[in-house]
Amino acid sequence: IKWKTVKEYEDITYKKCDGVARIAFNRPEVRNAFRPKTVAELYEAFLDAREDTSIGVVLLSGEGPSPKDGKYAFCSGGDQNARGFQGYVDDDGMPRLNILEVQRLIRFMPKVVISVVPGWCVGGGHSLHVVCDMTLASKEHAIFKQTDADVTSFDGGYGSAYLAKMVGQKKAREIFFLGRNYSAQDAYEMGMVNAVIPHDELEDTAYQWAQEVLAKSPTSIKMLKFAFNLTDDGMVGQQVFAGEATRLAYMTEEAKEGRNAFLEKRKPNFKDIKWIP
Ligand code: 1HA
Repeated sequence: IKWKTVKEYEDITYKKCDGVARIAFNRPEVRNAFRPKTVAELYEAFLDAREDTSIGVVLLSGEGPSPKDGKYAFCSGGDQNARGFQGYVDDDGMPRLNILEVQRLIRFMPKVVISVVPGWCVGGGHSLHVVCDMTLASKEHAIFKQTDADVTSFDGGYGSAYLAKMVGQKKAREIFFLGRNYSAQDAYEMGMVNAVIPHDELEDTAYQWAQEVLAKSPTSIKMLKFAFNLTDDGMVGQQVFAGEATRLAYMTEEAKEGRNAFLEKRKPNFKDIKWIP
């Protein structure tokens, strides 16, 4: 894979190759915990990937291993050193919970986001994998764990309630109430991981999955993603799906007539348009 770096960041890496964007946490010495700077960079990269019309799939991963002890991580959630009284505090002193904005970007972007989990996937990092469209995990090193109830920083949105839709209520409650470690195989059996991949093949496999998605019709993939989201996202889910329906309607003859009639200050003539059942 001939990755090209899009932009140099401090806390993440951001590359592209042949329709695929790869964004990865790059703080392996703290198990890829995110501080506000990390999240701001993440948001910018995701926004770029969303706007780039050549990109159809985004891989989200974590660089590693840690230079300290050789362990791998996807992400260990919010950096507890940056956590202040009201949120995670940046140099500007503002307390933020802006990882939720990244969650929404992943959820609502009209492209497929795959989390590629090489190691620890914990707390707010676990929630990110939950919100991604698919998850691939390292057979040897991936460990899934929810520490939210240990550190009094709970994700009551997608991280928990949506997880329950994925693995069932009993399992989701076990994950959050006990905070145990789960292997890639455990996570696969629960239905929150799509495939367990030998560590050395993880990146190549993720790229291969991305290429398979890219061979599909972009409009179909987009409409399907929004359809899968719809029932769980309430009125916003309907808004996102309906927006794309409006876009498709824009592409019809009657839409042209409606717009032209307005611009030409006349009544629209829809008489020739068929009422197809
Ligand atoms: O839930 C939310 C949110 C909800 C709503 C809205 C916004 C939210 C934003 C964030 C979050 C959260 O993410 S809450 C959950 C925060 N994360 C955690 O509680 C996980 C903390 N870390 C661990 O439990 C463990 O480190 C680990 C299971 C990931 C790995 O264990 P391991 O392999 O034994 O390594 P460990 O020695 O613990 O960690 C290696 C180094 O990384 C340590 O530093 P060192 O002693 O070498 O100086 C450790 O302190 C550091 N580290 C790991 N995770 C974090 C961290 N430093 C800061 N923050 C971390 N999250």
